[in-house]
Amino acid sequence: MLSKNLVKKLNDHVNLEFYSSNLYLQMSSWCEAKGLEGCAAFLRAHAKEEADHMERLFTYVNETGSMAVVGNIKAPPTEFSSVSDLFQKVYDHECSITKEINGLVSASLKEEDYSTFNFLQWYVAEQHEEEHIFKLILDKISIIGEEGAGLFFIDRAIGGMLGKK
Ligand code: OFO
Repeated sequence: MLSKNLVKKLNDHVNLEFYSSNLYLQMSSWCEAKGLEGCAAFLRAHAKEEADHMERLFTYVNETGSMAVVGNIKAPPTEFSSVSDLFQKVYDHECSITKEINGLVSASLKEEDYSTFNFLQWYVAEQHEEEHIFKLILDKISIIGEEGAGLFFIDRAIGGMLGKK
C-alpha cells in the first residue's frame, strides 16, 4: 500500500512521462516539417517509449490499490532554432527527469517502501541509458556539423540509431 505522499509523487511523474511523450512527438513533427525524416522517425519511436514509461507507472499505482490520475499536461514547445537546439533540449529534459526519478527513489527509501524502491530501479537504469544515447546524438551533431550537407548526414546517422535502444 502506497502512502498518500508517494501516490501524489508517482502520479506527478505519470504526468511528466506523458509530457515527455508529447514533447518528442511534437519534436518529431518539427523534424518532419524540415525534411529530417530520420530524426522524425527516431523521435516518434521515442515518444512511444515514453508512453510505455507512463503506462508502467500508471499500472504500478493501480496495482497497489491506489488510483492513478491523469492531470493537466502542458503543451510542448513547437519551435526550435536548429537540430542541435532541439537535441540539447531533449538532453536537458532527460537530465531533469533523472533528477525527478532520484527524488522518487529518495522518497521511497525515506518511507521504507522497498516495493516502490525496487520498482523504481528500472527507471534508474533507463535514465542512465537515455542520458547516454542523447549525449551520443549531441556528440554526433557536433562532429558532423550542421552546415552544408551536414544536416543530411546528421539525419541519416540519427535515423540509423532507430531500434538500437
Ligand atoms: Fe526519457 O525517460 Fe521516461 O523515464
